Amino acid sequence: MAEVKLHGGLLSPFNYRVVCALKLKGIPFELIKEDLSNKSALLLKYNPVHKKIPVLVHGGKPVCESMVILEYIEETWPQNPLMPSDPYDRAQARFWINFAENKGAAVWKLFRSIEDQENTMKEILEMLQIVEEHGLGEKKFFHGDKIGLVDIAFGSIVHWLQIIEDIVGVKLFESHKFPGLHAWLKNYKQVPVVEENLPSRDELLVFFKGRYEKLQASARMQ
Ligand SMILES: N[C@@H](CCC(=O)N[C@@H](CS)C(=O)NCC(=O)O)C(=O)O
Repeated sequence: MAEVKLHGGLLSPFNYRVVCALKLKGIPFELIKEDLSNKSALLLKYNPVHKKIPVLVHGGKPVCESMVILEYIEETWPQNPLMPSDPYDRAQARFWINFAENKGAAVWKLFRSIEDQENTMKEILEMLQIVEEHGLGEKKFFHGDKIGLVDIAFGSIVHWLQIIEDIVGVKLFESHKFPGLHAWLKNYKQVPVVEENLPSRDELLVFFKGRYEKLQASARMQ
C-alpha cells in the first residue's frame, strides 16, 4: 500500500477528524507533528494555499482540508463505510457536513475574536438548536446505528466547544437545552477509536488557554 502520512498536530480538532477516519478504517499512517509557529517547508509545499494542518499525503500526493480528506479516505478505502450507501442518504450526510463546516465556524470565531461575542454566541446556539431539532432525530448517530463522517465533523466541533466555553467563561451547550445532542455526544465518545484518540480536556485547556491569552493580548495592543 502507498505510504500514508499526516501532517498535523495532536490538539487540533481538524487533525483529530482525520485520525479518527484513518483509525476507523484501519489504515496505518505516520503522524508528522507540525509546529505551527514554525511551519515546515513540506507543509508549505503541500498546502501552499491555506498553509494549515491537517494535510494527508498519500503516495506523495497531498490532500488538504479535513472534510475533503475524510471524503478522500472514504473513497480510497471502502472498508468500514463512513458514508451511507444510498445516494439520497449520502446527499443528506453531505448537507450536514456542509452545515457543520459553515455554521461550526462560529465556534472557532468565539475563540479567535473578542469582537462581537454576543452575536457569535447567538450563532452557536442557533447551530446547536438546528442540529438538535433537525439533524439527529431519534438516531444513535447521524447516519443511524454506526458512526460516520457527520458524527466526526460535529464531534470535533462540540468537544472543542466545551473547552472554548471554559476558557471564554460562557456556557452554551447545556444538557437541558440540547438533550438529544448530549445523548449523541455520550454515544460518540464511547466509540473506542474516538475515546482512545480524543485529546484530554486538561491537555486542551492548558494549550488553548495559552493561545487565547496571547490572542487577547495582541488584540488589546491593536
Ligand atoms: N478548514 C480547515 C481548518 C484547518 C485549521 O484551521 N488548522 C489550524 C490548526 S487547528 C492551522 O493549521 N492553523 C495554522 C495557521 O492558521 O497558520 C480544515 O478543516 O482542515
